[in-house]
Amino acid sequence: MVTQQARSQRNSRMTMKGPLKFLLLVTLVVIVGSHDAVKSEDFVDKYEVDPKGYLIFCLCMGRFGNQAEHFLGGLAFAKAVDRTLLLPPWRTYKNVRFTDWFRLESITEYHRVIVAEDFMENLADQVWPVGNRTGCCFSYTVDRTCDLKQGNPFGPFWDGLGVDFDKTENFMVSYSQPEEWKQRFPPSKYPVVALKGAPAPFPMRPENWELHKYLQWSDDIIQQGQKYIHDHFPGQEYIGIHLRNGADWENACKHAPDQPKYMASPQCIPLNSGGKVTSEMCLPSTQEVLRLLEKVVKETDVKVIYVATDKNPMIAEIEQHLKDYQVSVFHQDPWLPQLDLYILGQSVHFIGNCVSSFTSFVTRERAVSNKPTSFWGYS
Ligand code: GFB
Repeated sequence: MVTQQARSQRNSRMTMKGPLKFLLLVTLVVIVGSHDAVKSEDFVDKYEVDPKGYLIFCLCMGRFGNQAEHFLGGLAFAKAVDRTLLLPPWRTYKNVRFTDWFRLESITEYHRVIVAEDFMENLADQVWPVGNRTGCCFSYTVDRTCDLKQGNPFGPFWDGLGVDFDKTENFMVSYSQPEEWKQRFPPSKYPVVALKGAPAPFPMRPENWELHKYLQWSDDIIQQGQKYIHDHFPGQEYIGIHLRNGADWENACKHAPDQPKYMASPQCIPLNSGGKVTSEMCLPSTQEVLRLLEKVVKETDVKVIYVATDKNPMIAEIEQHLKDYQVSVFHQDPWLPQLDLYILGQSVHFIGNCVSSFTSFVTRERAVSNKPTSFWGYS
């Protein structure tokens, strides 16, 4: 709230004249100048050519949760090979500009980046002219064909950026050898390295989880998510739950039991820990969902539950089972899955699916801000 006193102080500042104004201007120039000097090491202006080169890759595997894990691994790789990362569009049925969902500024705190579409518009002619565009595929078989645009989403991804490749190359240097990789791709010969897929494994390396703190929602997503919260349970604490139970998931979970690692499971079963995925973790029974949810309701005394799901929100079962606790249950089918992610991230306690990378996005976001998360079927 702006107080009367603050308002009059602000007004008096606005009416400064003569020498005082000049002094303020000089001070501002000095501050801006020294700020540039501080950040110049790790910050290349958006439209200035980076002599260390650029990296771009397609987020061509899986849906959003998979893509986010690949993105963070690729971001770490761009830093390791010291190239500016062209922030790839996310893939749905179309290319979605990176900054539609996430803030550019927070990523630049970690590494040099440019939105891929901005690069294509402002720098590509100079740095990566048509006729000189090489695409690269990681492959152990040298004579294997390398076609970056074959199939969906590969073709539409590059078409959306207006890129055709004049030449393709295979390479065999692993992404875990950044120094060797740098020798294979000197910036003088490869000003832009365009990769068929992300230079990172799925699930992502646990050591990169903390990079999630640089992935912050755009103002637009925050506004839409907050509007739902404000319209439905303003100012109230809530428990967020993720129920992944669509047909594709039922199928995928048939292969889950007894695996030491299955899809995003390292988020709750550390690698090489001896732990194994169970079917209750992957596709929890109704009984398990109600058991754990009741436990968390009892422990937190929270009266609002927000359900995100790709199929069955189990509202009737939850309301019936928790009728003595006077809870209200909310669910929407948002036009963007990212709105569910945002709202789950804001909850006071989150229960997710250990095998799902949709959950792992929320898990990481909460871990970097010390918010509690539990998993179905996990004790
Ligand atoms: O995000 P994602 O890679 O997670 O893919 P998994 C699941 C997609 O399903 C999400 C939708 O990106 C959403 O589009 N979805 C899932 C949801 N849960 C919710 C939800 O609670 N709310 C909303 N609004 N949408 C992998 C896939 O999924 O599952 C793989 O990436 C494969 O391609 C595998 O299909 C079986 O890791 O859960």
